[in-house]
Amino acid sequence: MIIPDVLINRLKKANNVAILTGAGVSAESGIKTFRDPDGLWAKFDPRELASVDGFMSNPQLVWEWYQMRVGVINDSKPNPGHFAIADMENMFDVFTLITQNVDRLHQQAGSKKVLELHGNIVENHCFSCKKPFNGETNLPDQQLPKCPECGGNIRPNVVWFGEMLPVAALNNAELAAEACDVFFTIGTSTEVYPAASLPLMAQRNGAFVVEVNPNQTSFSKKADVQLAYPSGIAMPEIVRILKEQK
Ligand code: BJW
Ligand code: ZN
Repeated sequence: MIIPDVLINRLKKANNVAILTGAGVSAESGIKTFRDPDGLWAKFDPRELASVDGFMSNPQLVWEWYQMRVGVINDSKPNPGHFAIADMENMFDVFTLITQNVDRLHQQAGSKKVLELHGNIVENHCFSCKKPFNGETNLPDQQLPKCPECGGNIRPNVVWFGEMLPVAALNNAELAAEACDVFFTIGTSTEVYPAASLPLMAQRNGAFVVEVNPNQTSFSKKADVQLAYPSGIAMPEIVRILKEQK
């Protein structure tokens, strides 16, 4: 695999680096992406499973789907891509990791500061009164837990279509995109907004934008460099070269 010199030179000069990750970063950990041919949306309808309307019309189905995914995530481990990204946190004066992933694998790999744009699948709250829920979630027959305060249905702390993203995480992600010297978009189809705006925002503000994705996306042609490799191969190689040369 060849990492272009232009990228390494930019990184050697960079004080401020930002990374946006998506489901593809966790693919090598055995977690399915959403929009790949064998991805989650190939079998399931996102409007039924990842929207407020979907949860309201069939909360038990949505809960079971998320419990299935929690099981897969609990059985998975960070891969070399996650570890390389965690290493990068200590290599620049300013470093921002922005993720759309809900699996917490970046944190497991050692990333200390992670902006979670779409929440996480580990925590839950009440759909009705919004209070955090820390009770038992693993009930017989995957029963949907009920809120001890108001009896409402419990849901995962993820962001569904039509819902606002966490304000602080989104604001900080936008600030990082505007201020960085190099911006990576890794393992995301750049189909879902507002996350998909971040690479363009970075580029408009003068950042050198790198896409790491074995497949073409709507952003690929706009990227300053496109590395058509899995993140678990490309990111460790970039870190290796930087450590050798810095
Ligand atoms: C590899 C690899 C390897 C494989 N290495 N790579 C502006 C314009 C148009 C629409 C909108 C807009 N603003 C808002 C919208 C509406 C909507 C939206 O974007 N719709 C589009 C689909 C058109 N956005 C929203 O509703 C957002 N809310 C919002 O904007 O609030 C304000 C508002 C409210 C009301 C009205 C208007 C505005 C919320 C979005 C929430 C997204 N939620 C989900 C589910 C989270 C919970 C869960 O996990 O179940 O988030 S959807 C799903 O998609 C998930 C992901 O985080 C997200 C992005 O997916 P990602 O990560 O890119 O995965 P894939 O599968 O798409 O791509 C994987 C990539 O990896 C592929 O390219 C592979 O090639 C690659 N890959 N192996 C590297 N080894
Ligand atoms: Zn409640």
